[in-house]
Amino acid sequence: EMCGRDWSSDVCSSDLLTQWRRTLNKPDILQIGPYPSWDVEALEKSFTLHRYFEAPDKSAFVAERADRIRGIATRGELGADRDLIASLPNLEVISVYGVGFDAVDLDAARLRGIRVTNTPDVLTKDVADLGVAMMLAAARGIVGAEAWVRSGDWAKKGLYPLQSRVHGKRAGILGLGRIGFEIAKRCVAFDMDIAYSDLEAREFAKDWAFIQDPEDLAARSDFLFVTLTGGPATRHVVNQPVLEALGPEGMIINVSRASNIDETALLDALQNNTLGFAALDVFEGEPNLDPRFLELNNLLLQPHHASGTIETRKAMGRLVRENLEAHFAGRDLPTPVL
Ligand code: 8YV
Repeated sequence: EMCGRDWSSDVCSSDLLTQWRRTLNKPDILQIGPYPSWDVEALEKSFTLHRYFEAPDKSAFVAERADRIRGIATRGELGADRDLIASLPNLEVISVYGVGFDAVDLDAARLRGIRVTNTPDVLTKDVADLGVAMMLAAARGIVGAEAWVRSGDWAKKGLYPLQSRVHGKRAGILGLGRIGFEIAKRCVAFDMDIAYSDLEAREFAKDWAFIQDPEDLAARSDFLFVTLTGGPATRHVVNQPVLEALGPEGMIINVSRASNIDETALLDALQNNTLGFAALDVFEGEPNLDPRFLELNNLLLQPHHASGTIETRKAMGRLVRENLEAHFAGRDLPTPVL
């Protein structure tokens, strides 16, 4: 006897049945992209995971379980778009494995009172490290120099071509948020001269030059780091004039979102050598890159892994779970966006 009656009879209200199932079962979560095995194992202790990314027919996969799904666990670059959110009538929460939530349709979530969380702070220093590592690797030709050794060119052709110095040069930080700040700190340690652009001058950045206009910042930079949040407000802030201002001796480093740079203008500038060099961790349509990227040499390409250390990814995975668990337990969310 459930619901005070024969529970299987259709007299039992479907509302009560739903509630009963929710209490006993692990909440159903749609998993948008892969996670390391340790995260999958930990998530499965509290949730029923539905592996969206493995489904050959995504809409059929969603349709078959749409009513049951109460949460989405996604990745920064994958997010959750308007159509996906619309297809899940009982969606309550979207937990993003990543600090960037630009790929989540926040308006759609807000309208339905769907909570959104991300994983800030835990990844900041790794992303800054990779940005600075890319600058050093590119300026000193580390990738090409390694190939020089392995190919035997060193013995055959002699000394490796001379490269560019980093210390004493000018670093521009476009977006002095958490990641931009950590990059600036690191550049200070490399004896670089720092300037930054942001919505306003920052109290904590008094020692650094505030140059609000991205074009002016680029004009006074040898290395321009793009550390803006992604989204409509920052789309193509780095446009053709900014790239031109950075110039044939300049290098752009992007560890944020591809959408912050006009990618066609970037490829054109690299091809025409009106821009010296680009070190990129993010791409439009990644992991499928514009084929022009593979034809140019004045580029260092990385597979969107600035936060990709075991330590940081474990901390990110933990936050994804803690946010989901807090939501379903009715507690405050550790790192809410919405
Ligand atoms: C991750 C990211 O690579 O934090 C972000 O916004 O893009 C990266 O940390 C990504 O979210 C992991 O899938």
